[in-house]
Amino acid sequence: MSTTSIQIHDSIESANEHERDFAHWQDKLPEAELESLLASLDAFSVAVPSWALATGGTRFGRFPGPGEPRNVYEKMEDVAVVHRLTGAAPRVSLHIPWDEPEDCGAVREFASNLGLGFDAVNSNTFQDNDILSYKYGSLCHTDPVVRMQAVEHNLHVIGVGEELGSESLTIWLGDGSNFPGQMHLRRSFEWTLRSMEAIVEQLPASWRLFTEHKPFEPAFYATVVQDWGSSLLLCQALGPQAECLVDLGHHLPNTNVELIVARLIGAGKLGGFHFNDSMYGDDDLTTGSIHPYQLFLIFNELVDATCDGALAAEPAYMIDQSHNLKDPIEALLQTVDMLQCAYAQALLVDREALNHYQQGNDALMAERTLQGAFRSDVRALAAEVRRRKGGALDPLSSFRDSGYRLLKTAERPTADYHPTSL
Ligand SMILES: [Mn+2]
Repeated sequence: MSTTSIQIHDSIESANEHERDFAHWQDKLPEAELESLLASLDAFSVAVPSWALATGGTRFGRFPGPGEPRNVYEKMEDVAVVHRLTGAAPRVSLHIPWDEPEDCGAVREFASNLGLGFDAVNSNTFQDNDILSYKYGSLCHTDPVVRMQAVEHNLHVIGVGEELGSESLTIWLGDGSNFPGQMHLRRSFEWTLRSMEAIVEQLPASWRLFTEHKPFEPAFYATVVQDWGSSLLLCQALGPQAECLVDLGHHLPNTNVELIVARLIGAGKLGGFHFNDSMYGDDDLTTGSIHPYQLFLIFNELVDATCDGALAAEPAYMIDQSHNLKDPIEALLQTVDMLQCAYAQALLVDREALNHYQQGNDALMAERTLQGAFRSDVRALAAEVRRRKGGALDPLSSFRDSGYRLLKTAERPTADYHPTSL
């Protein structure tokens, strides 16, 4: 069985159930409104990073599953399955050097034959991949020679991305310190900015650069780009090609992430998202598994800004999860559906009513308007969009029925994978 010929296994029962559920929406919404909502959902797609296809792990251990991909080609095969079943995962995001292709042309052609393209490329200066050590930082390092090496690495990553057809670079830095006094707080930020300026100078004109903040880990006292404020300062100084990337798990507990999204939209600097969910820290759990209301409220800000014309460009959407317990393909299928549903709920918000209640300071009715959309069961809307694209009504059941993992278990007896995530 080739990846692209994976069969859709929706049962007659699930087709009948879908017809009944979708008929509810046909009754509820005027046809033009329903079709417009489905068209918006249809246009939504999300990138899958090359590190999300095999079991992740923690610093305590990793429990690999059977049939995991062993190289970039096998990872792309698995992304193609997610795309085949959902119709909404057409791009791969490569991490350099973990998944650096030996032959970019061959990898690009392989992807193209699977119907896939390439999203942002991700650089890595948080490990020692180079001659000089990044133990004490990379773009922020006290030694200009180390900073230059980190700049050169990013330029190399851009070169790889150009060969693949990528048009953006994401930089997440582990740079920071573990103890007060260890690192000069202002100077380290200034050096980071200067290093990034050197990268932006070489960025192709059509490219975007995303800076990704994170409050702690691996640095446990002070991280150089620790919050959206620092990320925004960098992007504002770096000019129009630089934008902020919001990883949903890169905030301290109880942070109001939708407010950050609104602020970045207001500043014209919202570049994109890394979707995941968390309870305590950068847990990289399945998107919407812990805080589905927060996910909806984030999409609500995006839809609101689109209606206002406040969103200059479509944000870059990517999944960034570590699949420690679930089958990675199954978790990704679950995630795409969750994203489609959160987006559908946000599209259902009665914006005119919400504005009216906000203007009149009617807290209860404003909240009720939002919750009315959030509490709608929109799964049939996401399923209908998938059905029209030739995907699965129920991607998870189709995947389990396909026998794909079993086949790959025979084909891929061993796996050598880097158990980490960004
Ligand atoms: Mn991330």
